[in-house]
Amino acid sequence: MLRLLTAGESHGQALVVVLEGLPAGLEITVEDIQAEMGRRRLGYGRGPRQRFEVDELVLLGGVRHGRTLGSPLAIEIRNTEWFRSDRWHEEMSPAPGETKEPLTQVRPGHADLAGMQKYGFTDARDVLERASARETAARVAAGAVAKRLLSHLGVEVISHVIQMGSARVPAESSRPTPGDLDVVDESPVRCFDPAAAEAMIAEVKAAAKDGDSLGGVVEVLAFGVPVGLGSHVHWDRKLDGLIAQALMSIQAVKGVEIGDGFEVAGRRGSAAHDPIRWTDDRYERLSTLAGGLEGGITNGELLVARAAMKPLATLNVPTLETVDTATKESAVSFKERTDVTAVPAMGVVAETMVALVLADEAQRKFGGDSLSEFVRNAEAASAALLEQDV
Ligand code: EPS
Repeated sequence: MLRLLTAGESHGQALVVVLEGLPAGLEITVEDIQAEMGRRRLGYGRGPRQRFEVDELVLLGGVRHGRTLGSPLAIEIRNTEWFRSDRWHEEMSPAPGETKEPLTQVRPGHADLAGMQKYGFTDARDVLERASARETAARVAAGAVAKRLLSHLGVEVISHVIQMGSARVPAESSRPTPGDLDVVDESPVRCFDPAAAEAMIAEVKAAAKDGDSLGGVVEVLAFGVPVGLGSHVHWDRKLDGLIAQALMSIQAVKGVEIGDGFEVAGRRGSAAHDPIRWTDDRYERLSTLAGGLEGGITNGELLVARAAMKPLATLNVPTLETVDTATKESAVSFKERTDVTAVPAMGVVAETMVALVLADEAQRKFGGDSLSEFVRNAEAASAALLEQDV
């Protein structure tokens, strides 16, 4: 229904986003998209590039007078670094006859070696330029549009960091609501619990001092999700499966959890499920262990998904043993400029991926060529829910 394509290399001229399947009439401004992209750049532990790279946006197509036309939306995000100096021109497209020194001391944990073997490259840069998390800037631009569409259904998607290194938000700590998003974004580690945030900052400082990197876990929360997105009828229509795929596709994510998935696995069944109660005119779950999804279908409760990011494979002081692919001799990996951690930024990307999946499924369920038709259909579905015999 909603198809997203991204193109572009980390140090190339630009990233390009194409989003196909949006209804006509959705209001879109460069400022809105830019604001969302600005949130992704936040976060303690980011490297120097975040300070000088500006996400310069151009709406290339699909919008007229600030509203979508129903045609593919195309956005260009200029890599301002490309225009700032000649370094990346030379690195990415050397003059005819000119060769660049290849990167051959591959980084363990990065796509370098597997990508070189797969595509037959002798220079890791041919892999890393696309494997880089710079590409998530393109996803966030598309996610801003998906969020805008969802806002017309009253759906809001936020995130917060719940673990960085070994510092973790206590289980009993309260979750942020959409009204708290500014507070989360103002935290240098995008953590809602002030004490845990302090501990996280201390961990980032310590890792930075050692030239090391840190991973962590973010929690995505979607409020106001209607009942009935996704389906139990077939494996590839289960919404939890689609969310897991979308989150797992984020660079450096190695684990995904829906609700309290891993913790619940160790409980007895009698303590592992959300009790159901009828309250006035709706069914209510008394807890959020299932993360708002049962049988791959949204149940109208808070949707909760978590993504675990491994520590970045690029270290400022490289210590991991590897092999130089040119000589086959033992080496330490090459060093690119890098972040100590990108977990706070990953939270914004994770929101984006969940929003894209929800927007896609909402369009599948409610349909509509124009925004007003989409909203009318969604309202009719929610009214019909109240009339059911269920
Ligand atoms: C990245 C390494 C860093 C990050 C980059 C992702 O880039 P550089 O090596 O050029 O400093 O800044 O992320 C972004 C540019 C971004 O916008 O998120 C990597 O290795 O994936």
